[in-house]
Amino acid sequence: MQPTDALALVEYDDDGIATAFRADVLEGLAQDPKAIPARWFYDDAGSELFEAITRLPEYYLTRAETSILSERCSDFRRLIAPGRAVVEFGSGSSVKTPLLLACIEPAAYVPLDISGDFLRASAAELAEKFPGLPVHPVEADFMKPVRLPEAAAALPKLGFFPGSTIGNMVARTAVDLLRSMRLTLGGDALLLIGMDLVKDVAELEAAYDDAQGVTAAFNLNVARRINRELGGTIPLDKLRHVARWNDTYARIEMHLQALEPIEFEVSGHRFGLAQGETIHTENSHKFDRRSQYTLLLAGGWTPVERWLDPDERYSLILAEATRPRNAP
Ligand code: AVJ
Repeated sequence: MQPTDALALVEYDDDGIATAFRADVLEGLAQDPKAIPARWFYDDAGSELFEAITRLPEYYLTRAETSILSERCSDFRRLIAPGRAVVEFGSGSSVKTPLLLACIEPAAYVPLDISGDFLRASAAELAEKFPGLPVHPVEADFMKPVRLPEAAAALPKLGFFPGSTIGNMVARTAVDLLRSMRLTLGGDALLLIGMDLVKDVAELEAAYDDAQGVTAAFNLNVARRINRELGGTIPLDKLRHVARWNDTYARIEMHLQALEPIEFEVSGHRFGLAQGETIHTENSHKFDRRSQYTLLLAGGWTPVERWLDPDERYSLILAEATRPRNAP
């Protein structure tokens, strides 16, 4: 696809990201049903809206995970020996990451993120909180194996992947990521991963369609971003936010649904939505113990311990890289 004039007016930190965004959007809108990968939610406005989501009364995930991290420190200390390099997949949360690091006496901290600016800012903040802990941020797409800085490569690793972000992936992609993580982290690694649980449908749908409309704004923001960065003409006022439980796949789906027939352009390409047609913008898979273990085992990780929050809405799992052995 060739860049258009409208696009040339936009300044990007990273040309590669702009190109990948355009390719994903044009490809996704040409599909039937239409879909845009959820990772494009997180521009500056989208990241701020997600922060606001984590404080909503309906969005229990962040509070539940934080409560496990703060309550289970003695378990983590027992199961995770000091001296590991903690490799975090994603830039790191200013609340969750310190809870873990304060607990386990790590020898280094390596945050991985595709967005360099956000990564460096949160790494600097973390380094200030833990003077003496070597921090080595790496700007990389963690969906593929990542070569770690030498100082960290020599240490045994603990991968940290909180937030149930694994739930944004369909099983095939989630397994690819878990296998990549195993290559990144090594055969003696541990992985601490957050996964949200299947529960009452009304509770799940409320978590993704809050009364204040913050999640709706978060969903619509991806269309606003397309208009701004890709010369789009999507009529935002003709789209509505939809969050619905898909019981077959055990996931909350977010869609943008056309209130009436609409036509628009993106990067000089024309698209249309019939009335009621949707653009699928996110999957958020929910798990039970068996589906979690199946996914982890398929990705090369053997579960060691599993914790729930007091309301049993969310789980954190510690797994170890599966050792190659014969099995029946
Ligand atoms: C950051 C991917 C875990 O799926 O719950 C929140 C993103 N989407 N509300 C999730 C999200 C709508 C969130 N994750």
